[in-house]
Amino acid sequence: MSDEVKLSPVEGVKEDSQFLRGEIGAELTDGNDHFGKGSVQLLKHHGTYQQDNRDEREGHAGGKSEKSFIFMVRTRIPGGRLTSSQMLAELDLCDELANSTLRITTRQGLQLHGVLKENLRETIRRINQVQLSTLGACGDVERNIMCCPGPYHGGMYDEAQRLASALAHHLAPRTRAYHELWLQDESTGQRQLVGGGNGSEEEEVEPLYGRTYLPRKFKTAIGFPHDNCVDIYTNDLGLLAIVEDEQIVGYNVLVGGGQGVTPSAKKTFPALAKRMAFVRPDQVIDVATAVIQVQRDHGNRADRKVARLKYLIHNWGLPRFKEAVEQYYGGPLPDPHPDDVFGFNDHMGWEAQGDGRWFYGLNVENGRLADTDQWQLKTAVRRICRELNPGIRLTSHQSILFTDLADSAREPLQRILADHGVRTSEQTSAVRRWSMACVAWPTCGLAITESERALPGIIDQLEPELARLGLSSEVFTIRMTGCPNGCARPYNSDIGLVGKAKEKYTVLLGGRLLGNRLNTIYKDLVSREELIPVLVPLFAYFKAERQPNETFGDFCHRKGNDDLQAWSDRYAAQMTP
Ligand code: SRM
Ligand code: SF4
Repeated sequence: MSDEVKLSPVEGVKEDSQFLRGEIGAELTDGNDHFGKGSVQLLKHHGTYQQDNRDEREGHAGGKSEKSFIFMVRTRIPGGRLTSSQMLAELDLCDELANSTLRITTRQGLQLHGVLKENLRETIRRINQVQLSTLGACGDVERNIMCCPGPYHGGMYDEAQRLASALAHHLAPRTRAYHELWLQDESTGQRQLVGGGNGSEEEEVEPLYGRTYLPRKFKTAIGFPHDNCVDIYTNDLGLLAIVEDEQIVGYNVLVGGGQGVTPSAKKTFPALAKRMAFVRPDQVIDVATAVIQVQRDHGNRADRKVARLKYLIHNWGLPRFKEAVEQYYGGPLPDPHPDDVFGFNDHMGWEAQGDGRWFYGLNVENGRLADTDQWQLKTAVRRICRELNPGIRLTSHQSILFTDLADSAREPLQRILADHGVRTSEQTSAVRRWSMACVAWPTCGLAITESERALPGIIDQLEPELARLGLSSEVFTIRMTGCPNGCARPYNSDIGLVGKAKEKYTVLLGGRLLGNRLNTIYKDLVSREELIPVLVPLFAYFKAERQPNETFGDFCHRKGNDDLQAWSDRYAAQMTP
């Protein structure tokens, strides 16, 4: 980019930060309950966000609106794979230093909410003590690398997971700042055994990122054509494994997916990734690196609203982008293999792994592990980890797999769930199982509407309506977000409910579970109370006129919004006495 372009202020913060240090060290011990603006930007790269509990903003002394600062701490977990002891450590942390809940994210990570500044170092240190890391969980770097969590015995699943780990390692920031700030013993200066980052004394360099890291966040996922559970088309970089005779023979490289939109800025849009090339397994890390290098050097550093890779590809066109990747990589790349996504498995319920052991996929509503009046999900997960010591895999649908279980462990696991009143995957309706909501209120500073706290009630209302229409077993995705940023990936779902204005949602229709089609706006500014009346006529129409095996999203896509609206109007007229 030319020198005259005014860079975004965040670029200056990164440039002056000496590899993500800035004033964080000094501010950590300044006695305040919050950090200054520059540090807030830098802290994201360390995996933490400064927030406040928005429920509690009002009503402070003198009626003044005031913030009590708290921190979200995100652990990045490549492929969502961790051990029972790591899970237990996170559960302990949520009870001891956070708000007593733990959240599985839409990218197979874990989040703590409500950590106080004075406990931030202890929290991050303890996460690292169990060989996990928060470095690069947020910020302008490669984010948590998603990978199909299926724990099936056999080469291809393990190979995909190995690639996720290798890529995560290769693309992790190298700055020593993370160790200095969070992990170094202050009195002795001794380094600790840790899960991520560079603890070495060698000269500090960021060979991939340089001083200013990337223009924006960058997301990668590894999936399979028969199982696109990672929603590959929504990522900046998708690596779709091409499988022959159960062996991965290479990857289709998909580039430029992304969901975030700012409705008032017409230059922003959600985009599906584009199929760019086919690469052999031995090329994949170098080609992924080349894609990131092109974005690093040519992505927009002036305007963060259009800084994601999707905008560079939109501006350049795919052929020019591919040429640039080939130059950085150092050789031509063949066109993509014809294979594409055709299946989706959320891995819920009991399944044999193929090695004599079993896994159980437990649907976790909106990813929140908590004990409530209704059930003690957090306690149940804790007991399963302690008593049965399974492997753990988190899914990109905010759920959890307990893996590597002997046949004899199946009954005890079911008993633990029952003892704590946990709704099993088998007891969960299809509509709930396939729904997701982002965090939104009260912790997300960008939330316009409720999401995680609103969706369960909406599903409660939808369940009997679907049962009445005989549609209870239909599989379709409902994804809700509290703002248009798209954290629960609403723009390629069958039904997207996106917070747009105070207590008002945009309803989008016509995406699909496979994730390779964007939906379109059906109705804007729909209040929470109107959502069910807006959706029910559409299900009635679907029931009446669907084609054999047609899904709800495909039906809406085929009919188009005008036709759907006309039907709804007629339906409403008929219902009016
Ligand atoms: Fe997200 C920002 C939560 C997945 C697009 N996201 C945020 C922040 C950090 C709000 C902020 O910037 O102040 C949210 C913190 C809320 C809280 O209180 O915890 C937040 N995003 C989440 C999580 C926890 C949602 C969830 O319910 O699980 C997900 C964490 C994933 C992880 O472990 O890394 C999460 N965010 C996503 C996804 C889905 C995905 O990646 O598959 C997207 C859409 C895909 C994409 O990136 O295009 C997403 N988040 C955004 C955006 C819009 C980015 C854009 O290009 O416009 C923002 C806002 C921003 O970056 O400016 C954002
Ligand atoms: Fe917050 Fe919006 Fe993301 Fe929901 S979609 S977590 S409201 S940024």
